[in-house]
Amino acid sequence: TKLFQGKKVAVLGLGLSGLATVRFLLKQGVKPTLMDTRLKVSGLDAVPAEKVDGIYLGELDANRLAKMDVILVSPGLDLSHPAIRFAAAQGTQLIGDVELFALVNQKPVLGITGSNGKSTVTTLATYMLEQSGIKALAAGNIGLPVLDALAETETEVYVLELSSFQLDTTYNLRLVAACNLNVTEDHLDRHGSMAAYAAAKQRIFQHAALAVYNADDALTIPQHQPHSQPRQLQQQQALSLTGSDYGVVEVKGERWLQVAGTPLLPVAEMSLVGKHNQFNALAAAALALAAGASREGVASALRTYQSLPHRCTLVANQNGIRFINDSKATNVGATLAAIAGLRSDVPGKLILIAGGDGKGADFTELAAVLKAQVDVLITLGKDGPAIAALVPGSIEVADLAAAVKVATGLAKTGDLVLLSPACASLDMFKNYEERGRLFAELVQKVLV
Ligand code: UMA
Ligand code: ADP
Repeated sequence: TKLFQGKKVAVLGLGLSGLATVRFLLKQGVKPTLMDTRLKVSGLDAVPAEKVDGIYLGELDANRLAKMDVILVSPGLDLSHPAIRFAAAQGTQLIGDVELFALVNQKPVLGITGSNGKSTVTTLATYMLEQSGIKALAAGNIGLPVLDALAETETEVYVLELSSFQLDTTYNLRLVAACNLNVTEDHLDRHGSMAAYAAAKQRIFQHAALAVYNADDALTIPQHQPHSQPRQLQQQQALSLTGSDYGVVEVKGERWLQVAGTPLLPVAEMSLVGKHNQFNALAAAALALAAGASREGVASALRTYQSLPHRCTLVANQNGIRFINDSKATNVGATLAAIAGLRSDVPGKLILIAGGDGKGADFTELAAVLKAQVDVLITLGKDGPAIAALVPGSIEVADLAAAVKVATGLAKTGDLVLLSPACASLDMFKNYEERGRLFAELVQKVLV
């Protein structure tokens, strides 16, 4: 059976996942129409013009969209764009690259969503499978488009990081196990409300044989949805640091990670630090075991996993002053987790650098923690003033260079300078990686 036979197909959005979709469709013999709202997109030269049915850049033409039977929409595009809504109302089907993956993939898949911890759990579960001798590949929101992953024929298990935007356009993804780690405020500029954002994340459980959720976060508990797996066919696993099945338990005076009802290894032997990472470890273990990992493989992965950059990473330790880069903290929940995880190890002052593009978030949840746990608050960026306004005496600066300068001027032995912005970087940087790299560079410069 040929995919989309006799149908008019468009790829809307020509970024990483859009171009992967184009490559995939061309291989399948489909001749798609290409569109992007931007006037300039890179990577188009690799697309043979005669193999596609036109390339349209710039403002979207609602009538052109409505002529399509199927539009493969990129996650970066807002589905509430008037032209996209118009096409949908005319009967055009809107699906994402993950849905296309789901329609053709035959291999077992694990899925991970949540407001924070997705990349950590995705890479950790992948590593647990590898340490168990299973060829696993991490893909999706983590960076490798799922349709490029599909071309990796060696792979035995796919581990997909799924954003709320990807889930919004996914209908038929069958998962061996799915996990919703947590739902805290993020992306409200696009989802409009917490209810809509939480509902998008719930979609991960739709066709999951095992639903893994956070017992301490009600928004993650699987809800019944139309067209979902009948409940009697779905197993569920609750996770909590205080849980008895999966949790942290005391064994002979030592704290151990409890996995599937049995102690697995002492928390002190884990390479990851912080309570949030103990939770992430439980989630990764539950997923990996469901896909065939061994307990030995899971334990060995937890001992030797190397944490991803820009997530509470130590960039310098000079004169007893530590500088930690947590640029990946792009929402309030992540910054709260970083402060909670690090504060007890700071004998001196905690100097926090925060601010950027808040994506419509309400920062009031930060106020109490900033007042109680942060000694100096330095803010920058578009929503810097909104964060600065939460606590008296905060210092507003123009850019990251000024922030690092002020922070190092104030820091003394025993202090921690933490970049954990609670905001996206897009108002001042290309992405969170650029922001984190610049922070590390500025710190090195100021220290020499
Ligand atoms: N854009 C336009 N016009 C278009 C299409 C895109 O202006 O017609 C803009 C978007 O608003 C966005 C940028 O271009 O600012 C990229 O959008 P895209 O949809 O082309 O994105 P891709 O390059 O395909 O990357 C996507 C994911 N990006 C988004 O969801 C925004 C990547 O997640 C993912 O790694 C990649 O697919 C491979 O699967 C990134 C991300 O920021 C890391 N995700 C968000 C997050 O984690 O918070 C959800
Ligand atoms: P994501 O891919 O969802 O953005 P990451 O694993 O990259 O998640 O972590 C992003 C940030 O969230 C990190 O800065 C980290 O401090 C914080 N974080 C990680 N895991 C959790 C968790 N389980 N709960 C809350 N915050 C977390």
